[in-house]
Amino acid sequence: GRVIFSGIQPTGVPHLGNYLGALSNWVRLQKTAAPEDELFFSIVGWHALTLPQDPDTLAASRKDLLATLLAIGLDPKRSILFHQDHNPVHTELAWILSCLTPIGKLRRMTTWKTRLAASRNANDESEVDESLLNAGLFTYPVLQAADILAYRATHVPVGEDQTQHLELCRDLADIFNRTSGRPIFPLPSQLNTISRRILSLRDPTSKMSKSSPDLQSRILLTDTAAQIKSKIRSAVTDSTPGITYDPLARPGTSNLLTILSACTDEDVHAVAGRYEGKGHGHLKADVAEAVEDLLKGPRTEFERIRHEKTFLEAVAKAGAERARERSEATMVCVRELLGLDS
Ligand code: AQP
Repeated sequence: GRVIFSGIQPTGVPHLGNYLGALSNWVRLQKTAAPEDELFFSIVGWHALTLPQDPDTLAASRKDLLATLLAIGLDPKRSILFHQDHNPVHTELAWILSCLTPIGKLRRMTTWKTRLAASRNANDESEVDESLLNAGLFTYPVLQAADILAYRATHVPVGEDQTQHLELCRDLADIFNRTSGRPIFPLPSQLNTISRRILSLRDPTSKMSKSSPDLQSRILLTDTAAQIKSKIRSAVTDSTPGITYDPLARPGTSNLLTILSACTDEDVHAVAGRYEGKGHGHLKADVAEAVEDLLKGPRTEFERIRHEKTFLEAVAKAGAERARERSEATMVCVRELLGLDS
């Protein structure tokens, strides 16, 4: 059977991009997986620490995210749902892997290069100053590799933005296998799920993101029908008459079409065809309705589950126990191969 692993950071209420790009795939996988497949879905709190977090907000986000995962239909009996920070094996294995990771490989990560570019010296564009960036941002992909390898995962459903990190994970698995002389880690492959990049409603040149300060730029899974309507109505589009799907020339309009086609599970070009002679107002009204139809169920379920404190704690505890048990089997081998077992 396959071992499937994926994670999400508790950096805030998930948005429509997280849902359409990642979480809905997890639910679909759970429905379509073979009985012998194992599924791990983790709330990766340690990853969230790479950026400053307010402790109370982080604590609340971790809990709400677990409630969200349950609300969208993940079943804790079928899938192992757990907090990464409840299983110390992730950091233990991350340390071991970091000792096998060439620094040059980490410097080539696009995510790191983007962080560096963002921290460019304001007075001198050519001067890239990494001295103020924390080491966690740099070694983040190693922790991600540990998340995956701790369970000897074979398949990782993540978006294209994660391809490079997964390649690093495979490299590290391969280095470990070769240096220890025992192929204990399978080389995990990217599970091709429906990959959609949902863009910011305010700036359609960047992706919809949890950390954007502009609250109008994203639709939260917890937004009410009125909030959804108002955010879609104020979405940035363009002044070209009519509706066409052209992501390069018309990113805002195309983003709305992407959202609509994702909600109704149709081909985006087919959807675009229906709106050819219509205006943005018409499209926006239909998008708002489709998003509301999609999110109504999860939202109602979230509002119910989030108050079931005992149940949520029991789910987190059981998930952590199963995750620890499964990863401990890996670590017994790893420690032995390294001479760390007695
Ligand atoms: N806009 C998006 N469109 C499609 N998929 C997206 N994902 C994130 N944004 C979009 C996917 O959601 C999964 C979980 O993401 P994450 O929690 O690891 O956070 P992230 O990728 O860094 O993006 P966020 O959610 O906007 O958070 P911040 O702002 O904190 O960085 C991933 O599979 C991701 O591809």
